[in-house]
Amino acid sequence: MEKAEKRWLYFLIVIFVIVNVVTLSSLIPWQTWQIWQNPTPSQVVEVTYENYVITMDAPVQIKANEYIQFDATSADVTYGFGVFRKDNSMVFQMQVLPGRTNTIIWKFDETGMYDVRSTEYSGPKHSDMVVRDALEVK
Ligand SMILES: [Cu+2]
Repeated sequence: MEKAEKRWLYFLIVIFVIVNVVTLSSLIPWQTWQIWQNPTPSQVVEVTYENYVITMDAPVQIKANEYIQFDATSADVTYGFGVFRKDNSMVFQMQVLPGRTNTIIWKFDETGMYDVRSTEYSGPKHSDMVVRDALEVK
């Protein structure tokens, strides 16, 4: 590697580190919480998947602006846990891997009803994997 190439490489590494440190720090106003802050959830919602059926206590009552933990488990194949607004736009999603508890913490800032869908193609019955009005955020 030539000297000019090395200098360019180090420059890019420094830029990479600076951009990551700044955007992950609380210097950015919209970073009100970060992944390593480990917030304590006020509620844990259990979601189970088996044989192309999503089971949960719908509609789950949720308070807006509180940390809610979703624990999703699958008894057979890989599914997706996706939360959708009534206009079908997605709020968030995670994969649901079998044999482990898949956890995500979310804070809803909009009240209303939300649907839950499988967001991972899991087989022929995948498109039926919808729980309408699964979450009610107040
Ligand atoms: Cu699916």
